[in-house]
Order: sequence, then C-alpha cells, then structure tokens
Amino acid sequence: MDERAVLEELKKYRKMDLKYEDGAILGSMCTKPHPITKKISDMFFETNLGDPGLFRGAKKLEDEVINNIGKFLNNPNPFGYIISGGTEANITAMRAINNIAKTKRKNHKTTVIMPETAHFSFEKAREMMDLNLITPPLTKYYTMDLKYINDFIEDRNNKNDISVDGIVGIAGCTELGAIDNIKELSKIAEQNNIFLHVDAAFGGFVIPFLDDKYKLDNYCYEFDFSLNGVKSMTVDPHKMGLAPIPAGGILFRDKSFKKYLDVEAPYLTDIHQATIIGTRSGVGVASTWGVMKLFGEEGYKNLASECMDKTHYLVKEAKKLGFKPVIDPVLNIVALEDDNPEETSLKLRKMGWFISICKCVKALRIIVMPHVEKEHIDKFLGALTEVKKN
Ligand code: EBR
Repeated sequence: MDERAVLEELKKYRKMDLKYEDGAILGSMCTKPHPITKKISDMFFETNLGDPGLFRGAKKLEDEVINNIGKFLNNPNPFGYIISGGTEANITAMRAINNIAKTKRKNHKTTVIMPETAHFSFEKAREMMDLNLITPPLTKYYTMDLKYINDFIEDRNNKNDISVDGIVGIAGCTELGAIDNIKELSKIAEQNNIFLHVDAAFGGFVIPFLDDKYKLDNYCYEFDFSLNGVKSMTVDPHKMGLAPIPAGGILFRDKSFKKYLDVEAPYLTDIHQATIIGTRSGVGVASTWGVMKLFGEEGYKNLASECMDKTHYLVKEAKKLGFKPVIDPVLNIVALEDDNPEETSLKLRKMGWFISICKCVKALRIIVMPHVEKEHIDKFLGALTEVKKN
C-alpha cells in the first residue's frame, strides 16, 4: 500500500471510534487531551524513558514533572515516574509495600487494608503478589470504616498475629468519587508503622484545585503528602490533567523508596530500573510538562470549577426528573440510583449513550469530564427519562 492508501484505510477505523466532543462518552475518566499535546507528542514520539541515558532531555522533563506534581501535593522532595496509567501506578505501590514487608519478615503473606471501592487494579496486584487484602465495611458516605481498621490492627497487635503492611485510601473512588479519611488513615499508619498509599488517580488533579464552596462537611479533603503517614500516591495526568494516554503517575515521599523497586538492568544506560514497564514513551511526560506549564494552578482551578458546576447542574436536573443521587457530589462523579443499572445502561447504549454502572451500589455512573457540556447533560437526561418510562 502507498502512504495515502494506508492513511485512508486507517481513517475508516478511526471513524468507528466515539469522539469525546460528541458528548456521548459519559462513563470515562479520560477526555480530549489539551490541543498543545498534539505538537508535543509529535516532538517526543520516538523517545524511550526505558533507557533514560539516551533521552536525557525527556528524563530531565520527567524529574521536573514529578517535582511539579509534588509541589501541588505538598511534597518538596518526591521520587516517581510518569507511567502507563493508574493501574501500573497502583501495582508499583503494592510492589513497594510487598518488598518492604519481605525485608522485615520471611514466610509472611503481605497484608493490605483497602476499601471495597478500590479500583480493580488492586485485584491484579493481589493476584500477582499473592497479597492478603482486608476490606473493612463502608460508612454511609462510602468511605472506609476507621473504627474497624483501628480494632483490626489492635486485635492483631494484641494477638501478636501477622501484622498489617499497608493501607490504601482512595481520594476520589472510581464509582462515586468519595474520598476516604486520609488524615485519620495517616495517623493510624504512622502510629503502627504501616505504609499508606493514596489512590488519587482521579482526584489528584481535582482536589488540590477545588474551590471551598464545593466541599462537603462529611468528607475530609486533606489527602496529600502534608500528612506524614502518606508514603506514595497515584495521580494520573491522563485523567483530569488533560494529558494524552499514556500518562499515569506514581509519586513516593522521597527517593529512599527506590531501592524497594529497583531491579538490576545491566544492559541499560542506567544500571537499575524501578518501573514495571521497561520500554516506555516520553510523550506522556513531555505532554504533562507542557499542559502544566500552560495551564498553571489557575487553569486547573478553572477546570475543576467548570466540571463541578456542570456536575451540580446534572444532579439538580436529574432530581427534578425524579432520579436520586447515591451521595451528594464529592467530585465530578455522579451516581444515580437505579433498580436495574445493567439493563438501563444497555438500553441507553442502544440509544447512543455510554455511561457505566456501579458495583458497590445499584446505580448508574456519570463522570462529568471537561468534554461533557450542559447540552449533552440535557439530552442524556431526556434519553434516561424515556428509557425509564418504557
Ligand atoms: C477509570 C478509568 C476509565 C477510563 C474508565 C476510561 C473508563 C474509560 N478508572 O472509558 C482509580 C481511582 C481509577 C482508575 C481508573 C485507576 C486505573 C486507578 N485508580 O490504569 O489509567 O478510577 O485505567 O487507571 P488506568
């Protein structure tokens, strides 16, 4: 095939894809990347951070991006990487917890407490590392029950039983946007010398920029490295950071955690490699750097406010039509109660609307990403009303 024919053929496939700007994608945490990232992707498309000595500029950018993200997460001295996504970031944190646990005790199954609302990437980590996952009950706000955790740890300590190695708190859970009480989890983690990982894959680029007027009394919005117990955090530029895929982020409190991730990599320019993925593109790094410089704090604040305003609009209009949100919106995620979410979402899909459903509660889930406009919300609610009538 000649070049023109190849491109023409590819266009046919691309046409089959949904487009964010059409507003039918209502269940995704990704969105249309900022336009500047097209030019940046072009500039960095052949870079490979798997061998950083060859791409020193891209590597320097990665260090700068990690520092820049660290700044808005109150960590002046972070260590980390821009990797393939939140899945890899969470598995990386579990690797660190598992390897730290192994230095302390042999023949011990690494035990990690995390909520039922945790993303399924932790299930992959459990399977890979044979972790023992403990899931405390949820409060009515869909956060982890702190009393259960305290009692569980105390009970283990009293019995001199296998101790807890890690706790995972979620800052913006996938299904509902709820934020665990990271401040209290941090205290528990510090008191008991437990590693606390925060999954802020979604919330990491929202919560720091959230105006106080959107904050609810029932949640604690402190979630970052200013809390001493927090040792690592997932924060994804390819979600609310407007970077193109792949750009997930993993940050550790400092470089002392690197040794728990490093494997020897004798044939590379750097003789150790800490990331799970070997060969990895520098596009996400450079794009994240670019959007963050262009947008600045002000830009992300405006973005968070716009999404939250549209979220409240959706809830208000949905209520008028008789739909009930599971919780008041904590972030730009809405879950509407539904007696048969599987069936409703399938019917909506047939009408061209792509929402998702919750697992922890019977509900339809809508993520009000930057590409979702009020006119899309109106049309969607019209379609939902029609589906529920029939
Ligand atoms: C949702 C990702 C998603 C994206 C879903 C697009 C549907 C789409 N969530 O069409 C948390 C709190 C998440 C999450 C993904 C991940 C994994 C980790 N933590 O590997 O980048 O909500 O998909 O992130 P990933």
